[in-house]
Amino acid sequence: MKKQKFKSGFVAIIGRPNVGKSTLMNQVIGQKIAIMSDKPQTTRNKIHGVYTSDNQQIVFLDTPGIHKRQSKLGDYMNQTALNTLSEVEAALFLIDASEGMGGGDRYIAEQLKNIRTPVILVMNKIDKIEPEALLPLIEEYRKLHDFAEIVPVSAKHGNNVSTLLEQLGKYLPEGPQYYPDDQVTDHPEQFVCAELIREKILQMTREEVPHSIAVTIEDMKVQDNGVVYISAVIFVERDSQKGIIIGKQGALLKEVGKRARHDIQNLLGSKIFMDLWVKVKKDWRNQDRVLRDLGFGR
Ligand code: GDP
Ligand code: MG
Ligand code: K
Repeated sequence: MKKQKFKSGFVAIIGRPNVGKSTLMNQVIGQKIAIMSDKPQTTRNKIHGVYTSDNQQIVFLDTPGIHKRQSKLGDYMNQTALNTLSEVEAALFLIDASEGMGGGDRYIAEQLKNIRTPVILVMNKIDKIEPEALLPLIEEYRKLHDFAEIVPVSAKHGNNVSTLLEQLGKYLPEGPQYYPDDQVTDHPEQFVCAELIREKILQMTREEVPHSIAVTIEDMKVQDNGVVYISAVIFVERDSQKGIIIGKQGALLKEVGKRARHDIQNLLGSKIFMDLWVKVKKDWRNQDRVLRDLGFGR
């Protein structure tokens, strides 16, 4: 079957507390996401959820701290959030349509002033308002920012959420599938494995391979025989780097696999079987920073 070009990218979710960010993620991704939202907030960006369909994958990032705070840490967190916002493909700005505009919304809009990233205004909780109330509200919000799209939804009941995902697709570039189909949140052990593989490559290639490689774990599961199966992809920017990492008759990649397997076996305390693939992904560096924040690349 001929597939259309796959698109993927990162999307930040912003909005003051209780506007329905978690509810929206649950609606988009399903119940499984709950694991993620229970994690304590850190100053780092974290993955809120991963949505995968036949033709696109969207990695939703929670951006902590884009609200008023009076501390150094608050400033830092706001800066982190703003850095993220300028590097993602698009941002969803969620508001609570049943409450109307508040100071929190105005503050966020203020922060968006110097950012060129397309911002989609998501007017949530439309199930709680009269349809006539929507247009005046849209007009009011329009004055805050030049939104790329305005999409009214009910995250709780799922109304118009598919439209939102469609609209979002317009802002995603062609790109790889970063996560396997069934992965909806990040798993720390997968990141650690990816890091170990990356470390071995850097150890063995030195300056021949720039540090722009990234490793993603495509599959990780315990087989019936108790062996943990891991499939990992090493992304590089150029064909020449791919050659270096594979080495003569695959020798270097084999050694990377051997060393990484040793460490990962120690880490997991069980036998592992590992498949390593090398793929060229041009323009990798464009997303380098976002990925680094996620624990990929560097
Ligand atoms: P967050 O703080 O932005 O993550 O907000 P939550 O997702 O935790 O939602 C806050 C509250 O709003 C919860 O009680 C949700 O059930 C409720 N909520 C979220 N979306 C909707 C919606 O579309 N309609 C209605 N009626 N309630 C919603
Ligand atoms: Mg929440
Ligand atoms: K949250």
